[in-house]
Amino acid sequence: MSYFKNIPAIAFEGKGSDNPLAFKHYDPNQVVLGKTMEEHLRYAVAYWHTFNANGSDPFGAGTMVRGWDQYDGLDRSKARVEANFEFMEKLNIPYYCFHDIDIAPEGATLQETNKNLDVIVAMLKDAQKQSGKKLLWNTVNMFTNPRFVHGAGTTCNADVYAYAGAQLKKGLEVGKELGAENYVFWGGREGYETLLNTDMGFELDNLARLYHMAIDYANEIGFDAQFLIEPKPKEPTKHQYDFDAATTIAFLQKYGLKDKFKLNLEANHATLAGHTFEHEIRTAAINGMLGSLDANQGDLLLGWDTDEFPTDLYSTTLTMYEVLKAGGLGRGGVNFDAKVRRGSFEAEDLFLAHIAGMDSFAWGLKAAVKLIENRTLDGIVENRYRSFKEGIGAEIVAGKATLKSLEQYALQNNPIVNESGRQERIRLMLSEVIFSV
Ligand code: XUL
Ligand code: CO
Repeated sequence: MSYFKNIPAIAFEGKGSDNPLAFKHYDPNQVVLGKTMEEHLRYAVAYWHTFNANGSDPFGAGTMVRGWDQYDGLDRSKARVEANFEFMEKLNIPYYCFHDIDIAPEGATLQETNKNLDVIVAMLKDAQKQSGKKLLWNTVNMFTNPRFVHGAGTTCNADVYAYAGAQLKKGLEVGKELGAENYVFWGGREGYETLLNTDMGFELDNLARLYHMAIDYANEIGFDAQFLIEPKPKEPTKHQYDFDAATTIAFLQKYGLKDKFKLNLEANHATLAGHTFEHEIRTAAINGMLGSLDANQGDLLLGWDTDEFPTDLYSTTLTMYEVLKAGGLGRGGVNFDAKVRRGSFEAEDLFLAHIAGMDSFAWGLKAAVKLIENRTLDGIVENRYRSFKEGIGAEIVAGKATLKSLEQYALQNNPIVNESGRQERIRLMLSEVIFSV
């Protein structure tokens, strides 16, 4: 059964094309900096936004017109599997990502839920084998069901904690069964609203305990996926524990978890934390913690996670610049954790939105390559720090300076001369590069 009958396979037609159902920049086979675009970008479809979201918001019902909605329950889940593989095939996207409850309905009991999962996982495994498509990462949803009202790994209720552990165990088994390259932990309700009723230190200790159990169980069953934590500063709770990259790294370090984890960074989460995406990526990279990306963008006029498809070329360029400078995404990828707007309710919009995201990231990749090949930013940065290459600067870097030697130097060095950072000129140079590729 086809769910996108009127949509052809999306091909690369290049910059001159005016066909909306074609790529203008994403040419999967084009080699840049020694790898194909497909290898650099490792695109993934987010199951939940593409096959589950119905467009409802707090003010109105769903608007999305979706072929699989003619079915219910497990039948609808099966239809979504078919739709997912048709979608990936037509867009030439190699990976997908899901939460457990995206792929199969929750039953009345844990046993029933696991049985439903087994049916769909078998179907996914088959479809992966036939299509060559792969699972970039899976995760478990421990935030939607009302049992998680006070959190999962950070709940005040040990019975809920135990349920979360059982759900996580199954998630790791599912990941192994489907050969997931990564396993993601996004702390949905791992955070708090008020310290008046919260033991923050205890909750964080418990969260770390759950992660250690996950590592042990993954080792036990031979599931070798890269574990990823996805930081987010707020929403749903006021104080999410994994606020941003730096906070998450400090947590992992404190609890002896740093070697097993990397970060899955999301653009809109960075914005909510008051950071740029590139800041978060750089923070991860300089700590050896860059894992994978959730690609989207927020709306700077709104203070919540709008999960829009990424079309801001300055951001995609600087994102890919950071990724290339960090040596690539390794086992990670670019997962479109993005949803079509409520008014973009036709099935065709799912294609147009992914094309927009894929072309914007490919465009950003090409611009980033040019920035690297021309050493545009490298040259600027190197020149800016050149005072550390000789004299007192070189002594500081070599670890030879003391406060006394710095004082001796400063006493005779008068006046101090600073230079302009030239931000405005650099921004214009960046624009010129983006629009030249
Ligand atoms: C929530 C979010 C999640 C994670 C996976 O903001 O980004 O969808 O990516 O749980
Ligand atoms: Co995400």
